[in-house]
Amino acid sequence: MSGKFITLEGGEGAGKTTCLKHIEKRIKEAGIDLCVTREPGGTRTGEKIREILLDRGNFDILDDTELILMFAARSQHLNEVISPALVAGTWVLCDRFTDATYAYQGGGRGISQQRIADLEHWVQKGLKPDLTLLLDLPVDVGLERAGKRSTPDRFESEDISFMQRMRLTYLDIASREPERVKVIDSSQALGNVLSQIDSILDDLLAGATSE
Ligand code: Z5A
Repeated sequence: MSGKFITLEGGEGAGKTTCLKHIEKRIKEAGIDLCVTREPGGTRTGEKIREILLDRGNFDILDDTELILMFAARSQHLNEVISPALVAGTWVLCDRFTDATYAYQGGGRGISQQRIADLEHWVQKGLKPDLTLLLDLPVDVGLERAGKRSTPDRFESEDISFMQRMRLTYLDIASREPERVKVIDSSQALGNVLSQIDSILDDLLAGATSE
């Protein structure tokens, strides 16, 4: 038996935190065992790596160092949390995963997609999410929303062109993998965003309970 692996992605101010709680509630209400986790992080070691990655004081981290740290945290996360849960039949809901690496380190920083794909192959050994919900919205709308929050971290401090490249990379992945990646228009009012998510979850949960 194998659980479903669901990931949530999006740019600045997309509303991931808000939507994640809704998705968690829906899945648990369906009586399904669920593990909610995040990247970078999700393990003791991964959370320490996250602190390094997000700390604005670490302004001198090289792009390749950043990339390798993302996959170091991911390797720990997969082995310690994600894979064991899936094998046990537990569903996993993960706040960001490897699509974020293609979007931020690939699109944003300009690291080649091939270099990321090589690390993905090594660390994930073919494992990919069953479903990815991409919360998409124009960069300026997202920044306006996120601006109402506290001090920005190292990624939130990037300029608008970085954010635009990141968004385009996410949309490019979605256009290449439409079965896995579902694009949600998160520029709409929260109720509409949650309705879009619900219609996708309805199908997924109907399939799961009839299995
Ligand atoms: N990163 C990376 O570079 N490479 C990788 O491989 C991975 C990650 C895995 C940490 O991620 C950073 O790691 C991330 C990329 C990098 N940096 N950035 N940026 P994170 O996921 O922990 O951080 P985050 O992107 O800041 O996520 P977040 O906290 O979930 O923020 P959010 O998506 O902006 O969501 P929010 O807090 O729910 O919403 C923002 C505000 O908008 C808030 O006030 C809401 O009330 C409001 N909101 C939400 N929805 C709506 C709607 N529909 N209408 C109006 N207002 C709304």
